[in-house]
This record gives sequence, C-alpha cells and structure tokens, in this order.
Amino acid sequence: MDTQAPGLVARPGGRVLADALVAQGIDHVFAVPGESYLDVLDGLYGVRDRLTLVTCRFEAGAVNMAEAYGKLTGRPAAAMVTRGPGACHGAVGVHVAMQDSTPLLLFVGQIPFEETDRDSFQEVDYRRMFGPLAKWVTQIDDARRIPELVAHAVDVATTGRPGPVVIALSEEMQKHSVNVADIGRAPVSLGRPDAAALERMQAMLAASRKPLAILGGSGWTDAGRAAVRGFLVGQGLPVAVGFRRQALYDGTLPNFVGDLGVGSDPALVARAREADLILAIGTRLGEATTQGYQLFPAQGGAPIIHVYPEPAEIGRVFRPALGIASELNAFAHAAVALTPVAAPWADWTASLRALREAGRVVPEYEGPLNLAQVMRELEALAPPDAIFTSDAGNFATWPARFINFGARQRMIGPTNGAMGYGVPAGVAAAIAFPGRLAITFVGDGGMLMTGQEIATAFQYGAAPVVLVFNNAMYGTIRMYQERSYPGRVSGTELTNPDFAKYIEAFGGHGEVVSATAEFTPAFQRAVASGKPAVIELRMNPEQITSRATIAQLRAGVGAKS
Ligand SMILES: Cc1ncc(C[n+]2csc(CCOP(=O)(O)OP(=O)(O)O)c2C)c(N)n1
Ligand SMILES: [Mg+2]
Repeated sequence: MDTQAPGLVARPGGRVLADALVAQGIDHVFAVPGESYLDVLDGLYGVRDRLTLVTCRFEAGAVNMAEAYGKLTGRPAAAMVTRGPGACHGAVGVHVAMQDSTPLLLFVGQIPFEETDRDSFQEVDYRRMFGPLAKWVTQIDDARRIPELVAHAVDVATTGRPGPVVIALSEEMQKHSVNVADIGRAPVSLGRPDAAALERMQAMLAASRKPLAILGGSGWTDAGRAAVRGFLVGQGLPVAVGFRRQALYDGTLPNFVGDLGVGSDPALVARAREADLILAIGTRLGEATTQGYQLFPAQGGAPIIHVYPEPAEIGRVFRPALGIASELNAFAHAAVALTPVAAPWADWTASLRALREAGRVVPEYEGPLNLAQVMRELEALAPPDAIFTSDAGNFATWPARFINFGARQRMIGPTNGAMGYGVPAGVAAAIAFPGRLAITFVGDGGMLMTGQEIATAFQYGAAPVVLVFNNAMYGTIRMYQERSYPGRVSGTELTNPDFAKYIEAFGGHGEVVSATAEFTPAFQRAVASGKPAVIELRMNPEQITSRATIAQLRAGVGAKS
C-alpha cells in the first residue's frame, strides 16, 4: 500500500508516531524512557501541548497506570518502555489489560532492524514474547506505515473484547523522514443488540421467578452505566457485580446484592445457585466470578442470557440459552427503552438485598482496630465521586464486603490478581481526574511492589490517599497455607518499614491507625493535607479475613472465605 502523500511536510518517524497518537485521540503516555526510543520522546516533545507525558519510576507502574487510565476512561492510554528489560518489567500490565479486557497500547523501543537475530543488546522478538499475553502484537519497520498501524492498533484495542496491543518500534525507523498523512478515528457504528434477541430476553425474564443479573466487564461509559442501572432498577432485578467490578453498579440501590468473586458472601453464592435465570451483562463469567467455574452446573442449570461485545466469548465456558452480541453501552440504551415485564420476584430481590445488608453489619473482632467499622466510616467519608483503586490480596475483601459504592464512584482493581496494581492505578486516577479523590487499597506486600510510584504522583501534582492494610504477611497465601498445611508457616511472613515515615520521605502525609477511633480523623487530616498520603492500618494479623481467624482456619472452620 502506498501511503506516500506528496505535498505533506516530511517528518521523522518519531514525530509521525506522536502525531498518530494525537490523531487517535490519545492524550496520556505513561513511560519510563530508554535510548531505544529517543526519537519518539523527541516527537512527544513536539506535541506536548496536546499529549501529557507521565514519567514513571518502574515499567510495571507505567503500564499499570496506562491500564488503569483505559479502565477508567474506556479510551486507551499509551505506555512506553524500552526494549528487553523495560518490556519485561512492563509485561505485567499487558497481562492485566488482557485479563481485564482493557484497551491499552504498549510501545516498545526495538533494536536497529539490521541487528536482528544476533542476540543483539537487549534484543527480544516481541511477537513471540507478547504473543500469548496481548490481543495483538506488531512491529513497525517502515515509518510510512506508522499512521496505518497505530490506527489499526487502536481499533483492535477498543473493539469487541477490548485488550492490549503491543507495538515494537525499530530504532532506525524512528529517524526516517517520511511524507505521510495522519489517520484519525473512523466513525464506525458499534454492534447493537438484535431486536428479536431482546424480545426473547423479555420473554425469558417474564417466565422467571428467581432471576439474578451479574454485571461486569469493561468499556462502560457513564451514560451506559446509568442506562443499565435504569433497566435493572426498572425490572427490579437483583444485581450482583463480577469480581473486582464493584462500582459498576450503584451499591446504595435496593437491588444491589453484592459481589461474586474471591471472598464473596457464601450466602450470596448459595442464592446464585438457586436462581432460575442468570442475566450476565458484560461479564465474561470468568473463573473468579463463577467460583472456580463451579457456580453453575456444566449442564442442566438455570438458563443463562449472556450479553457480551465479543461473540467468541459468549458460551466459552457456560453455554447460554440466549447469547446477545452487543457493545455494552448500546445494549444498555436498548434495554432501558424496553417496557419492563411484570416482575413477580420483588420478594426474592428484597431477600438478596437483606443478605447483603446483613453481611455489612459490623461484627465484633478481637483487637483495637475493627476494619469493618473503618470501612463503614470510609464509606461515609468518601466523596460521592471518589475513585477507588485496589491491589490484589485478602485486604480487598474488606471494602468489597462492607462498602456499598455510590453511583458516581468508581472502583477498579486487577481481575487477574496482579499485586503491584493498586498504587499505580491510584496515581493514574489522580492524574487523569484532578478534581476527584483517588483512594487506594493495598496490602503491606503490594505496597512495596510498586509503592514507589507515589513519587510520580508528586511529580504531577496528584494526591491519592493510600490505605495500607498491614498484617505483616502475604496474608492471602498464608490463608491458603493454613487451610492446606495448618501451622506450617512457610515463606509468607514480612518485616515492614514504617509506612507513614516512608511517605514522609517523599514529602507526603503519613498516618498510622492502630485503633478504630483513630481512622476518621486520620483520613480527614490526610485529605486536608492536599498531599499524597499513606494511612497505615495496623491490623490484627490473626484476623486473616473478615470471616475467619487463623485459629479458625487451622481448626477447619470458615474455610470458604
Ligand atoms: C505479582 C504477584 N505476585 C504474587 C502473587 C501471589 N499473591 C496473591 S495475594 C498475595 C499476598 C498479598 O499480600 P499483601 O499485599 O500483604 O495482602 P494481604 O493478602 O496480606 O492482605 C500473593 C503473594 C500475585 N497475585 N501477584
Ligand atoms: Mg499483607
């Protein structure tokens, strides 16, 4: 294909790439620099009035920030890393984006093309390295093809089941001066639900007595979330959210019934098994949400209606009675316009909600710090448009169980269980939405994986508040250990720094909370400081989850939480 466009001003590849990003509407690049993409960095300098370059401390942080940006906005951000070591460090963010179905572009500086296959300095074949991790991998060796390949990368990343695209950039290609036109976004209409399928959905709902909606997935817009809420409220359907998709649905509504995932309320799981119709909207019905694929029987269970943007994902594990391939927001807008069917399940919905609320009653716990009470106080203190981000670990089950997130709040976490996600995500949220408070949940383990990205927050004037749940251990693994090998503690203990002093060394605000009554004033001081803040929650390590102590696990009690 001839992409030569005579009459245009010749530009070096690095600048063509920067302009291609702008033409595609990409406004944030999260990067750790490398000599492998100096010309792209220079190109970004030329568009610095239109595109924010966020310099990060670690590639895992940079790619996770770009992932979180994509999750929060539905639009891809770009991450940029250097070849070899940079790509290896950044790979975790590609895995997050793939499993979480998040649009993401990862650019990797590549070795000079003529050195290929000499095991040259930092040489890696990215098509092979990222093949199983990413939705698509390409390499640009001809600067004239930059606009075409970047445009296609954005299309691949954002359509169907969204995901990450990796683009390697040959070093000398970035210097070549070419005459080529920019390519903008194409106005493509997205897949809408088929009217006959919606009619069938209505008929199945009308025949149901105990339906359950499970909401999940990515790519929801604010308008789409509002529309799906309107549909689900209008139908009075009980609504559970998928693993780590808490704030997709307004938890304050009387038909929100909790989350399905790791550490779910066993009572909700039991009711999900009792349901006579499952309406899965946007969720892949993945391993965590379906309790290790055991939530529904492989055959002969309740009929499933599966709404998903990518036809190939529908019925991948659970064969649905009805599959609706549709872009999710388009489905939501079509569904809310339907006349609600008579819903004889009001009592069923109310009973599920009652379980949710019963689970949120603050239990008595040993020790001075009651984390359930802390979560309820945080629920009351957090601004109505707060953005919560989470790392992976047992601590994440405290907010999931005790906080009902509001309609305008967001809550994002790694559904692939990647530790090291929470702090970068909080930093990205605070950078991308300067007017909103970002609140991060992270364990003591995860905090020292990527906690240093708090430095990036300082650099860009962002001020997330990080809650560190300190139990001096890799608690999740200890929990599994105590279940399978009671009393044989192996490889899961941690010796920690003073987390308040840690943030103070960056110039931020530190608090240590050891007793319940200390939390609210500490949180208020942290927010009032206007600086990045860390609140260390000194937990009773014996309380391994909100539902079980270590002694109970050893005794074989509470093993299912
Ligand atoms: C990158 C990564 N490494 C290791 C694991 C395995 N893993 C899952 S949870 C966990 C412990 C998390 O510890 P912490 O952050 O302190 O949270 P806690 O479980 O104690 O609340 C580990 C090691 C993982 N999920 N991700
Ligand atoms: Mg821990």
